[in-house]
Amino acid sequence: MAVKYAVNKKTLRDLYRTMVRIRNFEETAHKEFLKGNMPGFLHLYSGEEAIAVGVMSVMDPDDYISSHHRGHGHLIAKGADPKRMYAELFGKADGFCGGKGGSMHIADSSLNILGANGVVGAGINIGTGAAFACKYKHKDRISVTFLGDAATNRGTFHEALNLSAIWDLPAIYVVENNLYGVANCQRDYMKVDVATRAASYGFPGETVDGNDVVAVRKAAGKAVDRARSGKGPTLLDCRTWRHWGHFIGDSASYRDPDEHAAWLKRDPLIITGDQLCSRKWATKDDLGRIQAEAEEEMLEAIEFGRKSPFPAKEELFTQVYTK
Ligand SMILES: Cc1ncc(C[n+]2csc(CCOP(=O)(O)OP(=O)(O)O)c2C)c(N)n1
Ligand SMILES: [Mg+2]
Repeated sequence: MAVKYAVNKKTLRDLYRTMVRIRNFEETAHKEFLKGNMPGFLHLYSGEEAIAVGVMSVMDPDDYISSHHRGHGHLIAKGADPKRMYAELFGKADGFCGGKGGSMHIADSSLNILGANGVVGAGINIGTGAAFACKYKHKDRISVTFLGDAATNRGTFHEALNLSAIWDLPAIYVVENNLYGVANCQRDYMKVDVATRAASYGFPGETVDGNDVVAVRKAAGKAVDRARSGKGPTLLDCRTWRHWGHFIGDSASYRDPDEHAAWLKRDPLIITGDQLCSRKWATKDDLGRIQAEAEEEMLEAIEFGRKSPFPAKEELFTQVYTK
């Protein structure tokens, strides 16, 4: 296992590049949102990139994911087109939902992305349903559900994980544990560590450094092997930190500034950049080039989204549920 999911120069550079692309997608959207050009809410994934990228790096293209309200990183890591994502954020016709879904409802069935979800905890059932389908129909596939730490308090979490356990489903539950649910600190809504919850259903739960893509990849690799070999689900409790408030517009004044500063030093891009440089797999110039390429890609992509037309008025009541 250790060798199978070990990183080499190419893998780690690829992982870094995808993380940088996600960060650039988010920060470009952030600037545009502040200009008042994007409707709805934006929940940025900045700071949590190592989780989506590390997990997706050990999945097969046919595997399923279900996502949540902070889901842009999952989409990019699974290969979704940033042009169509931006178009969706602008509410435009070329978006994944024809402009009718917005940030929290992007899905791409061609990539087996079962959708982001504005209802906290709703994606857990969808991901578990897909895992059930994998067990009985698409036998070589698995299903990965991304969810927030506060979502582990929903009834859907308990029901889905219990079924997943008794049926030994090929499911992985990836908790993006950023220690907050909106303005509430985790110690005020939970008395146990997220990982320990898995024991009550009867499958393994592991706490992972969610800002270290190599650590996430290793833990996810173990979970993927377990799921594919019919042994059942795994819960990964990936510790991380969102760089911004809950959504754009939330100043996050409820967080301790020292804690915030300490987490920023553990930015996943800094950690992976250091890993690349210390192994001499990249120079600072290489990292700068990767950053510049991602910036250029996202500026082009957002221009595409901006120029895309709004959906026609006649489409107001068509394709409301699917494009
Ligand atoms: C069923 C439901 N209850 C409440 C909300 C409002 N809400 C949106 S995000 C959120 C907190 C989610 O926290 P967490 O699951 O930890 O994810 P994070 O935002 O930290 O990534 C809440 C309560 C909602 N969207 N759906
Ligand atoms: Mg949270």
